[in-house]
Amino acid sequence: MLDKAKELLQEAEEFVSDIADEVDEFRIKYLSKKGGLITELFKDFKNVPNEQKKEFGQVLNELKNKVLDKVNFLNEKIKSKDTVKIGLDLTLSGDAKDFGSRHPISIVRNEIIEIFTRLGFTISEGPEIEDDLHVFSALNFPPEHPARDMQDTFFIEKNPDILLRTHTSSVQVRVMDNQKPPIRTISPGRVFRNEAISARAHCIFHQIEGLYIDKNVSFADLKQTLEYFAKELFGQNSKIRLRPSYFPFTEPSAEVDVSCSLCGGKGCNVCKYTGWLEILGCGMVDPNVLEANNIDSNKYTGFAFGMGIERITMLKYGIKDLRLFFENDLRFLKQFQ
Ligand code: 2U9
Repeated sequence: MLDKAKELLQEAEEFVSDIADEVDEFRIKYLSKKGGLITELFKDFKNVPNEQKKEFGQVLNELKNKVLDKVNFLNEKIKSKDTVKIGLDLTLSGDAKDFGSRHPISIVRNEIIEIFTRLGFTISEGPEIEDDLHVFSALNFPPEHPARDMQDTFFIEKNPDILLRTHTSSVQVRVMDNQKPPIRTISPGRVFRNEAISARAHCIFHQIEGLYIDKNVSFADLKQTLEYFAKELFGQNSKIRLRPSYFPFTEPSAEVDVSCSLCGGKGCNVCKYTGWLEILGCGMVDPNVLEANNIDSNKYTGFAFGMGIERITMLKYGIKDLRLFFENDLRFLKQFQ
């Protein structure tokens, strides 16, 4: 009897399995109240010779504890293996968090701001919801100018007109309301135009406009400033050229091209084989604008310029579709780390 008990103890010690059903069979084989090996051995206790009773009792207790421990141990192991299978291993170290990245429009806006702050320009900001005076009248837009049309501008109210600003020049009108020359400021911000959305246009976009008003500000100062800007942003080998243009708020006015940094001016599909990319508009502030803003146009002159940040970003990175800036697709945004 004692030998049988020792034999079972040995067997229980050696038992291993990672299958739940087998472990359960093992438990039932040993511990079942009906016909379990240990239960049966306990029943035989009375037949054991007196001098072996003590040792037999000890071996039986040891066997019972061994089987209970083994069943618990193997069940725990099987449970933790199942947890790994369903992807919940709490002992694994955590996943590293992905850092976000700046939006390409913010990257280029900050770069442009840095260039002009190095030249002594301050940064001005103002409201997106504006009135007619700050967006049109103070900037020499005649009453019948098409930009005042509902087809071009989002009006919130009519008479008096409350509208979404179509350019950030309105911010600079507010600077002139509050500050006497010298004024040297840039105004970055979101603007709104009633345009159909396409690969090249959007009804919301970002601008940076610049204004420099002082005594003796000349067209040569404007050219020099813009050449410095273009070389800083597109590379020191860049060249600029100016073409005559027209804006209500500047006279004379010009459009500025930079030599194509993607092909070095040789011609490619981005610059449409011209070697030049249009980057901004500029001009000398029209004396009417100075006077409308209480600045003596006999004493002061000024230059101004304006650019679309989406356009500059597309040229700088060779992006073909402007809508990508507004979709927040991480596959696009993650490329600008
Ligand atoms: C004041 C007086 C004049 C700002 C200027 C431009 C020329 C210009 C466009 C570029 C692309 C707008 O985003 S765009 O569509 N802008 O060409 N902007 S001069 O002139 C000013 C600004 C403020 C008081």
